[in-house]
Amino acid sequence: KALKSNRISMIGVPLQYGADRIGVDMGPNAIRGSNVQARLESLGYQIHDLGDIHVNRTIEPYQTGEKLKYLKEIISVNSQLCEKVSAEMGKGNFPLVLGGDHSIAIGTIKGVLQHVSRLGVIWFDAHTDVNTHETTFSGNIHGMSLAVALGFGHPDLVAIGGLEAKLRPENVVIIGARSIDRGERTFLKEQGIRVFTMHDIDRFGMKQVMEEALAIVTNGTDGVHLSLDLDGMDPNEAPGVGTPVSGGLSYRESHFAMEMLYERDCLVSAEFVEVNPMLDQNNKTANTAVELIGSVFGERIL
Ligand code: HAR
Ligand code: MN
Ligand code: MN
Ligand code: MN
Repeated sequence: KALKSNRISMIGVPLQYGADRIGVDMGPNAIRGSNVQARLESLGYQIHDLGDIHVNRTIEPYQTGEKLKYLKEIISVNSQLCEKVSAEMGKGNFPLVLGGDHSIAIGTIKGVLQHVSRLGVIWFDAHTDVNTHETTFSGNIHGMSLAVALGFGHPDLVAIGGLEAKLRPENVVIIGARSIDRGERTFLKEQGIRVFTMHDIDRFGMKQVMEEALAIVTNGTDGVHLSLDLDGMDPNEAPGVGTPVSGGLSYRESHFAMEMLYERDCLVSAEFVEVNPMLDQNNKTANTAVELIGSVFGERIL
């Protein structure tokens, strides 16, 4: 009842090119294997699993020193994703996107923006993903997706879903950050994006952080998108990620944050990304993702 729609459309995006690391392409099936559908059905939702977006497996390797690795394939996948997300929202369905590396946030957010032009975003992540081809050290596009959604970066990425489809920096919050590149620091300051680092969570607690975050993303918006990178969690809880960083969110903090999100009744779409079963221990990270998905859709202890 606390979501705009009782019908959830699940979309898998087995993309790994944005992270340049094998295994994250198996994320969607690992999450499916953790029984996400049954879990959501038991909460009273109708789930339609649309399967996976097509990812071309036979492409040219990138050149040494490339600042936008696998750009062409990433544009193709995100354009398809944008259209699919938009189509589902047009039918009144709630898009639940399963990654895949975090570059897929470009397609998801651009698709949602076709229907909710004033969109708030909660970005759970150890990183801030606001690099561009001009600031990146790695050339990995999963470190650029939030910048693209704000309208910055390679023109062909920014153009996905149309140039008007972009977020406003005052409606974006990042939660859990603890690894920020030099160029990203400058960008975040220039744009005035609110970042709740692990330091802030230690100091103020998740309750206060989420209250402030929710106030920002709902202020003047018509809906909120959740983009949850599993590496925002501590590597002890979510070891199956490509770029783990120590000192992350605990299981309880993230669970509680998801419960607060449900209570606030503002979500129009969500994505769970960067689950890499090849680096995982007994599918722990996919299981954690499904725990968080349960909470975000209204699961309660009692
Ligand atoms: N900031 C680094 C880069 O741009 C690391 C990117 C982080 N990887 C992710 N995204 N999983 O959050 O290369
Ligand atoms: Mn990320
Ligand atoms: Mn990350
Ligand atoms: Mn739970």
